[in-house]
Amino acid sequence: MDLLIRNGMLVTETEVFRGDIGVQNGKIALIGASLDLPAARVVDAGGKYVLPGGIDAHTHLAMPFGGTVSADGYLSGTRAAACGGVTTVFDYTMQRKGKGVLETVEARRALCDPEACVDYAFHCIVTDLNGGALLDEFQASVDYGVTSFKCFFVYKKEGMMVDDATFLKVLLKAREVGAITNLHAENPDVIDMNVAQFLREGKTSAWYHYLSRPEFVEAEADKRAVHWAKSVDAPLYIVHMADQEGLEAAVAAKRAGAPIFIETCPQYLEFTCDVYKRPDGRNFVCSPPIKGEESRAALWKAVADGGIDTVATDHCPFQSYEKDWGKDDFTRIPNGCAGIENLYPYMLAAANEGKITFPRAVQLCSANPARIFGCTEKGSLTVGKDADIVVYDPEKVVTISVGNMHSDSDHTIWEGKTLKGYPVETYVRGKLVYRDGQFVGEPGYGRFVKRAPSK
Ligand code: DUC
Ligand code: ZN
Ligand code: ZN
Repeated sequence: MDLLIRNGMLVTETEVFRGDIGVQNGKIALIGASLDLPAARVVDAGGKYVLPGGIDAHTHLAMPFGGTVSADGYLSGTRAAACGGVTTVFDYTMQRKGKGVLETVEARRALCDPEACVDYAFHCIVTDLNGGALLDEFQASVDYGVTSFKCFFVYKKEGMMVDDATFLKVLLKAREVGAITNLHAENPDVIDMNVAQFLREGKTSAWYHYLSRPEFVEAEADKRAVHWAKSVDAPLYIVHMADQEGLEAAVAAKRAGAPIFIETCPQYLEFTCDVYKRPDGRNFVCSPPIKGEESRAALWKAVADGGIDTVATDHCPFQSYEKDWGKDDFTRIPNGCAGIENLYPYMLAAANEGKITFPRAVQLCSANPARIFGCTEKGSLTVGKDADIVVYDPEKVVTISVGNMHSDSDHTIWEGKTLKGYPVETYVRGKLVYRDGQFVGEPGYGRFVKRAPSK
């Protein structure tokens, strides 16, 4: 064996049991009790949990946005991922008018491939159907291994918004080729109306970012999207769900049999909109904004009871000087926060304190994203799968601070948050990439994940 991890508490999506894992050629080769085999590296995981690597299904690395580019490129973003126990990231690449899906994905892949420290996949954002020709490329995209497309209901000025007819065409074509449609749901016209009014009235602080896009603005769009997906029976993945009303509508439709999947993010589980009243409120500006306590509680309930399918980050950090562009005008704050290194530690700490179970954390952060997005080799401690493995010490206490994170962002909204329990080792396909607070991986080691269609 190349690697033997002994005596850990192995976590699957259904159970926790004591056992050993043998790894050979990057794959899980054996799982058993008291495996007594020669191995090049033997790890004693006594008193520790051993889990499948996290999958962050939502990142924006090196993303041109808000008048700049997000602060983490593929190297620093995936380095931070590794140090938070995330072994696969799904980055969003953006198709622009006149461009095709494959050329968009391949251009991004060329940037990512030499830098990626963990494995990576892409969702392709669709902004323009090129008169319909783009839809004809969806099959080729699926054959290539990119089996998810994304639409925005917002960002009109930025040329990213699609109308309902375009969204419906994407839903239908994606279903036909065995792909899934992801959606950012907020109502653009109401946001524009609110923003114009606040700016006229001189209401320019980060608090008005929240008030211009409050709960009902997201809920309308969630419900509209659910209506279309349900009506045409096409799979829909709603990203970064943040409001109670939209959540409940989506969960109800899902439980009634509609092919709907729901993602939320740690920032919506931890904070409330009150953060926008803080002096550093602009650092929390992301869209959709963080909502009120009722939404936060509803999201936790759905995280625990299965209503929510995945937790991912929407990692899209901007430096403090860029956030400061909006100190006198919230519309100039680039939208997004860092989170890629905090996802798995945060959800596992929730398990460690008994808020959810460890298998549930594995479902949300690994098994479900792997299943929903067709990563057949990932998301589970099973013989034959990729040896993407995290060793987690339930006793290790870490207080998050910008100085002990591995992103290039110069601040973190998680500053000062103490977690009991923390990853101590991360393996990607059997290779150690993180150990005890240090990145020990290699840029360029990460591989493109070719995904399977859903039919
Ligand atoms: N929201 C953000 O906050 N950042 C990136 C894109 C998005 O939809
Ligand atoms: Zn979004
Ligand atoms: Zn996003």
